[in-house]
Amino acid sequence: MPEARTGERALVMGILNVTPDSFSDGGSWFEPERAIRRGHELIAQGADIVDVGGESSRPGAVEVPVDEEIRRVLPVIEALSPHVRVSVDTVKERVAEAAVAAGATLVNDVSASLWPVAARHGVGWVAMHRQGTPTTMQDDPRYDDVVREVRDLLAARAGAARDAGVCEVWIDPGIGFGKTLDHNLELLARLDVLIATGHPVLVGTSRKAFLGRLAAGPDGVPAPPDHRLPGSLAAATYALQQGAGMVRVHDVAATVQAALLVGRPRRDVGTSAETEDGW
Ligand code: HH2
Repeated sequence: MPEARTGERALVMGILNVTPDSFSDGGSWFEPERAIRRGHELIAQGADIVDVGGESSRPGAVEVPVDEEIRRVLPVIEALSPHVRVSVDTVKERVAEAAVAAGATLVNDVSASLWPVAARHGVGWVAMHRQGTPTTMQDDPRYDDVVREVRDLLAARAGAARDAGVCEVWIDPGIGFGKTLDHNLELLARLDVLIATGHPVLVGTSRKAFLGRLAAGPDGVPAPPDHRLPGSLAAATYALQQGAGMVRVHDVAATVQAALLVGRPRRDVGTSAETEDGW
């Protein structure tokens, strides 16, 4: 299994939704052959990890039966895992087990509850914070102190995973998962609080609705997902600048360029003797 590249820059996780209904790319890669081809594109663009998901977690998404989710992700994971590190984006234990058997080495868990699977199989685990479930999470999310509450939950789950023997534990604030625009912005602005836990931090802002709202036109209509690249890049860059170790994105090539600039150790910037031969 290829190892994710580290050292030169922060990691870029490329999103591969094998679903008919994901909020941004739903239906684009639903057939296995197209998904596998897309996975190879993400690898060519520089993805360190390809995150394969068979169930949308967007607000209002309908739950997918376990067997159907396995049917969606398995052939894609089997085909891609010899070429790149693969994570599985799931909240279901059986799907995570099947994905790991097929070659996935990271369980990306938006429910922050599957660490026992990661412990059993010696793979990594991402604990993401969410309030509620996709059906209801955007109805009226409330917190007394969103940053503290997200930090406390993630630190507790990450600690439990470590105690259970999981060696690689990422934490993720869960941008858009039971959060208002202000909650999202506060979490991004105070990423230092999550970084200070000592666990590596993953951030997923790519093409999300809050970016569409920030980029609304004069009529107040939010920018659609395929017009959110500038905000997505800015948000990823902002997260990396604050010390996030990985960003989860749809637009891999552009984000890799940002990560090469921001994620580079400062001593490497501006010390090169190479001259540029033009603009
Ligand atoms: N966001 C989505 C899905 N999985 N995993 C992590 N760790 N962090 C995130 O922010 C995150 C995630 C939602 O985005 P997407 O997969 O593009 O959409 P959908 O859930 O509609 O498939």
